[in-house]
Amino acid sequence: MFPKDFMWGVATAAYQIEGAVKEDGRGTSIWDTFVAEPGRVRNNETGEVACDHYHRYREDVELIRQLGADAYRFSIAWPRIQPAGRGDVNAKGLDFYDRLVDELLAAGIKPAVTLFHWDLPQALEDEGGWLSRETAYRFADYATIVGSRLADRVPMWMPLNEPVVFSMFGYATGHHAPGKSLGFGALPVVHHALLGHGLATQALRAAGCDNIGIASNHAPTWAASESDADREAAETYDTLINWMYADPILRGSYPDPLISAGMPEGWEDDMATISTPLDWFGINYYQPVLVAAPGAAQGKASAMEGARLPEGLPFEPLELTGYPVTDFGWSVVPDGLREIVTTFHERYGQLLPPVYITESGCSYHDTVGEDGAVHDAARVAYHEAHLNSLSQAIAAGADVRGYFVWSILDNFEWAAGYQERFGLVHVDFETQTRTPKDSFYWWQGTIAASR
Ligand code: PNW
Repeated sequence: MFPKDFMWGVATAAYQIEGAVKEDGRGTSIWDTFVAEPGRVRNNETGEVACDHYHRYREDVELIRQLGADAYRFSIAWPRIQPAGRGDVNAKGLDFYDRLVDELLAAGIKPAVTLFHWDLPQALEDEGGWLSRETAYRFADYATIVGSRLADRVPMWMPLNEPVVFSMFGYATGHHAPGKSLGFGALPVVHHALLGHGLATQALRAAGCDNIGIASNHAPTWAASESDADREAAETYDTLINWMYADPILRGSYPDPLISAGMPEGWEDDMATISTPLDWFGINYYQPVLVAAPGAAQGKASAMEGARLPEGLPFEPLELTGYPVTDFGWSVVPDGLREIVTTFHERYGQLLPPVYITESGCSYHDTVGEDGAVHDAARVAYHEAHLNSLSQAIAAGADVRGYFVWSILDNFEWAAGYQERFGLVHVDFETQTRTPKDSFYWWQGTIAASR
């Protein structure tokens, strides 16, 4: 069903797995600050130790090798490279990723590097963070540093992970770091993040890096009914979570004059940089979203980690009914993957480069059984159904080159802490014991059979 050279990968992010937050000169990130504020994260958990991957990376690379994956997508912690977000480079931080990359290559695994998976240096946040245009330029400097060191060994790059999540959750709703609830006041963050993406893409290329894309979260947006009000609300929401991010990159324009109006003055001059051509486009897919006109839900929350949305919005996300849900409460809708890939092809046509699914996965509250195994049949069913769905999109003509499972390891699931387990490998956070789940062995067989 998949081409022989289809890329099978697994993904992680620095703050979610590394731990060692004070080691080897790492600076403070906005997530270190955020988790220290009581009430921000479930049970006030933190990423201080997480999977202790900083010390156990060899063991983790060995697991990925056993899985048979072609590629491993991980992120680099900016505060390890530049503790203050600018200026001096921390050699020990760069050395860690150097060792990790060499370990992966020795195991026959392609490193796929994300430069920013949400852990902004706190020093930059103190100067405005992504609300400040400065941050985009500092991000490009950081890209130059990392690119120059790893260009010779890293075959796949992405400056940003999910600008929609860190801009909206971080600066509009405030339930992720840095915890600002600015509503539509967060629009400049979007522009500066996209500008940073374009500048970093250019910086990476100048440093000799090739094969650059983005990992962008996208969701099919469904209207709650055929009524004009619901359809209009869904269209607005679709614009805000999908096209406000993808259009500037792929078409060089914002999707709506109302959005352009909220952007910093002079935004027009940045569109050429933002739309710097990419070699591929990565879609992270989790679930569709159902949207109604305001008031329809009477305070019912969306499925988005209990996001507290500001008052007076022109739409209301509803809980999707009629589908199974994971233990995280997220709906399982495999066909949404086919739908979002197809929608991208129809919307962008020739402007869309080859696509990768840079994340797909589900959280269940897995435990290790008396037999020493983790029987996560629901996760196996999840991935099997999503692969079937993706293969339909490919059969219909979509150019999709790879699929990355979120995640290889159970890890620190941001505001939801350690309860939510997305891994193919169970992690006991007391002992750091890794136990491959049934889904790990299922993937092992599936990858081997695809060769
Ligand atoms: C992604 N939503 O975040 C991130 O890239 C990962 O770091 C994270 O662990 C994973 O998905 C699971 O959450 C998302 O509300 C957070 O739609 C929230 C949403 C989607 C993705």
